[in-house]
Amino acid sequence: MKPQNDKTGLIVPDVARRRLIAGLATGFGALGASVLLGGCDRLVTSDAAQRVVGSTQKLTQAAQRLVASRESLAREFDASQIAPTFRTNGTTNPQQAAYRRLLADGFSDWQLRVGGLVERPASFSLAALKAMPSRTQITRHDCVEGWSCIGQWTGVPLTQILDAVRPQDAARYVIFHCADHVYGAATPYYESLDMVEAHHPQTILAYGLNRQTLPVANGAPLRLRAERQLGYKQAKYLMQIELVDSFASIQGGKGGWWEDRGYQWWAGI
Ligand SMILES: Nc1nc2c(c(=O)[nH]1)N[C@H]1C(S)=C(S)[C@@H](COP(=O)(O)O)O[C@H]1N2
Ligand SMILES: [Mo]
Repeated sequence: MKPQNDKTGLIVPDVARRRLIAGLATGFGALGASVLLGGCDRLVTSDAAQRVVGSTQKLTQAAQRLVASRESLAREFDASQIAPTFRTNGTTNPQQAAYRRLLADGFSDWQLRVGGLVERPASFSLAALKAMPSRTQITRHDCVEGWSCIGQWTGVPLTQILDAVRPQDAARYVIFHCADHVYGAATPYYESLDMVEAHHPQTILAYGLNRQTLPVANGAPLRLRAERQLGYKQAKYLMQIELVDSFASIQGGKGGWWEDRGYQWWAGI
């Protein structure tokens, strides 16, 4: 994928951007419809994908929060609908030296650091996370580049981590800092959720995919699954979680790597 400088001087993968625009164009006229033949599919003509580069973010978020309760669940699927191979996208094999070292040791030295606006900052080893109560869910991942894929994810509900570190009243967003610099960018991938999505029962930190250890290509050792949100929200290669009251001081200030390059922050499906 050939990166290209955009107006802001940021590196944007040209192919990804063209695919997004093509995906959006083919989606019109089929609002909310999706072709689902099982497993991974070309598609996704969801209205969410069409909204990503639109200007209706605030309205959409408010409307979705009105009709869908804080707890309403994303659809879960049957085991027979799981794709044989879960598709990969973005970074699939981080080259950063720190990540290579952790991978070489089977992530035995890896720790998830959790801090920012919390009463009790803490670090969690992979073993500690795996010892906590887990949730397994079979869901469909929708990427705005025009594909979807059904997979079974196992991990720790983010709520449990937040309960352990005790967010301060001022905390409004949870930032997910990743190990990889996608498409050779100068800064690592990152994403964010608000507190409602962070506490949602289907928001988990996943270490398992289809009953196996999460593969490197899909974000080992730990990735976010926030099932009411589009693919770019599902941060892989998690290193650190930070609670903040605003995005202003984080990278481009828009709450995510793709958001800093024009995607909408609200990515509710
Ligand atoms: N750290 C990191 N997380 C990421 C990305 C990435 O490049 N780096 N790409 C995002 C996008 S656009 C998608 S569609 C999904 C792809 O996840 P997959 O490789 O498991 O399919 O990861 C998301 N999370
Ligand atoms: Mo994506």
